[in-house]
Amino acid sequence: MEQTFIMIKPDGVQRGLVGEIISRFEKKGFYLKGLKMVSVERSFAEKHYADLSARPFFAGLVEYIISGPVVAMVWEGKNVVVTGRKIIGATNPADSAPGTIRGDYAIMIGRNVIHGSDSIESARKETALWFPEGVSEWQSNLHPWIYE
Ligand code: DAT
Ligand code: MG
Repeated sequence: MEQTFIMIKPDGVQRGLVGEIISRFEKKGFYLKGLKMVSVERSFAEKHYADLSARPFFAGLVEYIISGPVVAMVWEGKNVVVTGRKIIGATNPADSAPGTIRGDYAIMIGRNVIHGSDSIESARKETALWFPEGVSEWQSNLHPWIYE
């Protein structure tokens, strides 16, 4: 089944939003397949955001991501990449609908609490980068209660 890479950024950790964020994905019915808290090096953050390296905000973005520990996760489920992005909300919290994570918990684009892969391909790349050891293969016994 489809998987996505989700990362709670340093502001989300500092602000005590880890449980709330995990809860939203969990209650939706997605399965948690990987989870760890890590403080990443500058070169690692630059690699994660390599596609944005030419953008004027890149240096600030990297500083932000390395400013404290983050919570890296892999979530699994039908359409989890697109649905995960909907749960997260628009990149700029000013445009994120209430009810989304960024809509409910963020104000500034540079402190937008959470990352989610934007495609199946980037989910694969990001999961390989953040979880080179692999993720868990457990299967939920709730499956028939969530999927018909
Ligand atoms: P998203 O995180 O929604 O996938 P993105 O991949 O375009 O958005 O950008 C990655 C992060 O970079 C984003 O979460 C916040 C920051 N960012 C994006 N555009 C920005 C901008 N115009 N000014 C400042 N920071 C920006
Ligand atoms: Mg992105």
